[in-house]
Amino acid sequence: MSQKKDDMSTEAVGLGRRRFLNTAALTGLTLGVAACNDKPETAPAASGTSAAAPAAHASSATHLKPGELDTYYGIWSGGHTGDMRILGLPSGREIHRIPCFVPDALVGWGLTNESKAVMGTKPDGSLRYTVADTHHTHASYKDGNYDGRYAWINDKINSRIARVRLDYFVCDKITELPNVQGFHGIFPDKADPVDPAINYTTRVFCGAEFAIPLPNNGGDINNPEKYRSMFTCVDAESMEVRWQVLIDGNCDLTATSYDGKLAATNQYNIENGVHYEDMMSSERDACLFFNIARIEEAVKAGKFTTVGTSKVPVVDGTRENNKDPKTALVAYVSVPKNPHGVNASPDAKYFICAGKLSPTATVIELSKVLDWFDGKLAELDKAIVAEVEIGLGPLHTAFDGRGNAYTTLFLDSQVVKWNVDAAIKFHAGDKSAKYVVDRLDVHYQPGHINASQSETRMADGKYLAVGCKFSKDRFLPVGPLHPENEQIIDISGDKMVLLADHPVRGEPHDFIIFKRDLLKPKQVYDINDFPLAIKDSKESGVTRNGKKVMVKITSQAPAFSLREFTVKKGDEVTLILTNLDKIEDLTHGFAIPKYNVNFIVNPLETKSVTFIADQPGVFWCYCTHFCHALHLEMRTRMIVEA
Ligand code: K7E
Ligand code: CUA
Ligand code: CA
Repeated sequence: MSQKKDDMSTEAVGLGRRRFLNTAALTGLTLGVAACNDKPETAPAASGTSAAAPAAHASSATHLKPGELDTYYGIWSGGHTGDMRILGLPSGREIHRIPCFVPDALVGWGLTNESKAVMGTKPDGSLRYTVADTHHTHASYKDGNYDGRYAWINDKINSRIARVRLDYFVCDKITELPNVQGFHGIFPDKADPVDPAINYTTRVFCGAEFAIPLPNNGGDINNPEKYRSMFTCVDAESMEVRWQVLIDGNCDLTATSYDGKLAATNQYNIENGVHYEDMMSSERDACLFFNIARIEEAVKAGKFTTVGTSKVPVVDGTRENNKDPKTALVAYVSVPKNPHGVNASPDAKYFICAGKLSPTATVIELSKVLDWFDGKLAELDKAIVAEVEIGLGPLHTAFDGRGNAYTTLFLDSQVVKWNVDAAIKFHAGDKSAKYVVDRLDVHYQPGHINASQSETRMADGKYLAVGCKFSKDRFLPVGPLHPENEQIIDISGDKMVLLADHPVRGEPHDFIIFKRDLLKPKQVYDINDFPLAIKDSKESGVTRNGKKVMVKITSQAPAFSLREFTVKKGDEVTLILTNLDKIEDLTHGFAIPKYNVNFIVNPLETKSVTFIADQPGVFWCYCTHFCHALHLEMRTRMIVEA
């Protein structure tokens, strides 16, 4: 009964407002902001929603008793902070932050020589970049599930991809993509398209949102019709860029199939527009499917060009040169106006594009896209098996492994739960098929959404997390900058139940949630991982080579191996510190006053810093990380002779 009401209200409201979006598309964008000042609870689309009040049993699910551990890990993008957040779920507690693209004062990221080598430096040794904008994070796969090896995260500003080792939870490589701007979507592959023995991640795909002149070195500035975007493949192990595909329009989010044959990106700028009005002029945009095996054959056969100074092979994926399905590298499936996320269903059958400016979700059947590439499907758009109205401003979709999809509705401030099979039946003409199952108000204007194990074959339909872009009245006021609101929802039953709010510093965007036993973290380093490791405290001391001075120190609670060390004014000092404590949780810090140095060393970790000893005097280097009853006494004296 309430089902019927749901569908009717969707249709009525959806159609009414769709007309509004079409006639006043520009206003459509401002509607989001306007809606923030509304009370979404009273918006018409809210009728028939689940109760927002948490059920009594439910709130206890997120409230763990002291000492109790979470059952899921969450890997979250940090946003402007350029780091990766590690959460425990269902509690939503933040356990760790892994600096990647932006300096971090706790671990000394961006200060130590080792982290600078990962981040990238200018010829003068200073950091190449100190800002970032991370959106998307995804982890490596094996057999369609996470294997706990790596996670990747993007920096949209400087088109960089970072890899995090999930044994130590540290960033170990960063690659800057050539020939692109606005690198946005990121997704690892799940298998090799050709070799079935490779049933794990070996590639990471990256979608670039902004079209630019190619090469971008001052030419074609005034010829926007010549601006182009690329889809990039990065090698998961070496982190080198393998190849790029030149496309028409732009890339946005990215998805990969479970068989490794297809990768996709949604495209909102089919118009190749420069101004946003232009980007919204077409009624339909696209979802691009990349035939990975064919692209790699083309690269192998030398059918590529290069752009500017980059040596990366670039193959031609433009519409004009991909008309023949039998040779096409790229297929352009049409989807309604300015779509946003593209997500792969856990049954491996479908990719779902959310409509954003259209109140719809488009379900594309992967076997049919492959049929088109094989010349067995005359019309590519016949791969669309459903295109149904779900609500206003659909952005991202998660799955419960029971055939249901959960899509965020930015403008409606809701999550809509809908059944994929029922949507396909409805689209095929069975108007009695009730595909909308439930709606839940969220607070407010949700962007990303993900469920436990959602993007794996093991989607378990327990918890859903939603990243809400506006928190408005949900937390104590703290001045003009509001936190965002991350909400956790129980999806184990028929009705969604809101469990918890968590404030978060902006702006995380994307995240994944997976069972805790998929990770096997190591809590003490292997000393042999560090080429500069000082394995015995007796190796400590100062060695000089002209003006270059090397200081070797070890730490073992509650003392540094050197009580003091002396250098001369003007020396270039490289200080190497190995923490010889091998007990879990025994971290030391090392700060040098007036020299802007502070970093930590975890058990059996080695780090180094290089600086010019330009200020004479006595400088008490001290341990900044509480390690022992004599922590405050844990010091060494740096003497800089004039
Ligand atoms: Cu929807 Cu950058 Cu993933 Cu944000 S994008 S929400
Ligand atoms: Cu060592 Cu505090
Ligand atoms: Ca468009």
